[in-house]
Amino acid sequence: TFNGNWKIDRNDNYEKFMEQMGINMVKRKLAAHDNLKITIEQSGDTFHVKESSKFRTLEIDFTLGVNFEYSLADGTELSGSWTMEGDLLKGVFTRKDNGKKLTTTRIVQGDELIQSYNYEGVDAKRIFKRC
Ligand code: MYR
Repeated sequence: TFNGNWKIDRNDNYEKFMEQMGINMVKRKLAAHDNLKITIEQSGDTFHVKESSKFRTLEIDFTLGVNFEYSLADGTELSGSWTMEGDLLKGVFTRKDNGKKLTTTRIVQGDELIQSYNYEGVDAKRIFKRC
């Protein structure tokens, strides 16, 4: 289950990923240490996610398979949806500014939540622990 409170433990290739996203160096350095925490509350097909970091706090509601809008901390707007395949949450989002695709997955493995990202050929991971 995804339910619970998660805090970022470590990143894998996240700076390269952000660079591919076009995020400048200063913002990349800050974002690499954003102290991201997420709280996930799933009930059936609907999710409530609280996100908090050095940059902002926000709450997101979505339903599996239903499109919604999401803005990154730098203002980049995405639109897309999550679906569930077995134990894997799969997100497909499109950047509104350039039409390019950002795909992401979430899976719980042991005591960790692993979120993977792909954008234009660059993969990254952010790994969370329960808190
Ligand atoms: C949520 O479930 O937490 C809300 C929807 C998340 C949408 C996809 C997130 C992609 C985040 C990419 C971060 C990239 C920073 C350059």
